[in-house]
Amino acid sequence: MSAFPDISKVTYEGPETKNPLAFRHYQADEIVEGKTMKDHLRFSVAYWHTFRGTGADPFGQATMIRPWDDGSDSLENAKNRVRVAFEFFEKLGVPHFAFHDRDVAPEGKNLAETNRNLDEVVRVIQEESDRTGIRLLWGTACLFANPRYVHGAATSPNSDAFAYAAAQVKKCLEITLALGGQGYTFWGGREGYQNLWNTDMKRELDHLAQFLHMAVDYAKEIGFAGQFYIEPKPKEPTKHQYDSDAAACINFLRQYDLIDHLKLNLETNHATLAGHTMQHEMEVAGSAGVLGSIDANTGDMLLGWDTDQFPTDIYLTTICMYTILKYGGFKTGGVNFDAKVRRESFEPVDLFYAHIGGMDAFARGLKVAAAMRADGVIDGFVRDRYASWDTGLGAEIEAGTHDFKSLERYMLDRGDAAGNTSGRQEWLENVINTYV
Ligand code: XUL
Ligand code: CO
Repeated sequence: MSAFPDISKVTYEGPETKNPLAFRHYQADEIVEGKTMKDHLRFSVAYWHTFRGTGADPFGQATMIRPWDDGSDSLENAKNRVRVAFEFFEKLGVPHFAFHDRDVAPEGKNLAETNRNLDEVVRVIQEESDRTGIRLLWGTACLFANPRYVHGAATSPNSDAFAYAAAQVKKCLEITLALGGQGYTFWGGREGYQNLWNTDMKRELDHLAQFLHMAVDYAKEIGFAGQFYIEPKPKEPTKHQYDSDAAACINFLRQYDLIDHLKLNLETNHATLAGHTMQHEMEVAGSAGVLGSIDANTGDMLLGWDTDQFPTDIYLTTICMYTILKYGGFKTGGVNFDAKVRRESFEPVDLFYAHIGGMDAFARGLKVAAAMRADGVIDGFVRDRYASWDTGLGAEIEAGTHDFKSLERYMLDRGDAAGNTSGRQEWLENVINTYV
């Protein structure tokens, strides 16, 4: 029985269509820079928002109308939800999805029962994944919702919470492997602090690193060759999350000898909460060689929290795809819609509108980015701006043949530095607008 009987497979109808349930820009097999859009964008639906989001907020109850969901924590409900999710993924035409272990299956009365529940639901996911060819982009464990994680998981002062989290990630790696998942994400959850007076920061960070090393070791042991990601976020739920932004994550990974094992999964709303742009975070990761995947969404600049809205701003999606292309495109990563429909958008059809809008915005962003790159205006400008480093003194400095003394001699000889040229910010912004 169909959960979306009135909705057929969403197809590309072109920019002029008036059909709200069609793509205007996303054409899966259209070639851009020698690759299909499908392979460039690698779209993924976030199970937690789209199939577990209820619309509840601190002021009110659930609002979402989900006729297929009986609201219970039963295994039957969980398994049925998986079938509905795959009908949604299929109709939307996404190649991937992502989930937390606890999104898909209910917790039991102890860890053994919880693991059995998970296995039972994963069997249905496996069936549906094989039937449709829709694959897990990355798996992750929910190490933040249960009260046992009130003080964090890997950074908890309670070593039993650490042990439980280890067991949970072990299991989650196993199911991610079984489902052919291409990655595994660590988002900090409650790894951070509310108050430094009760916190041994050094010890917590050491534990977090130990935990991640255990995950890397276990992945090797079971033959999980997927990419590990760490997802920066500065605050919420804690006052300070240890993975606060791309630079903090990279520093942590280097300090604890993890940099070869994890890349970053960057999220727009987390970047803006950190006081950065998504472009900044992507450049920080890209230039360090750890740009892995993105959680596509957007925040509301007038609100100070993680609103996780669907991205529709072409300027933003252009920046995302320009930077992804600049750093060689997604390998194991993709565009995962870590976004939720508003509480007021409670009908099932809103889930379609939201994802169609996000996919179209990213498809357009990809095309705009490719056109900008084909013309090479921006690249060319940046290249020229650094031309003084290509020959003569600049090239010598880069080659390491100078020191303070030789540079002083050079400058004493010349008397003053050569003049600067304009940064042309306004002109560049105008040029970008000719493409968007
Ligand atoms: C929370 C967030 C998570 C991660 C997965 O802000 O983004 O949903 O993406 O745990
Ligand atoms: Co996220």
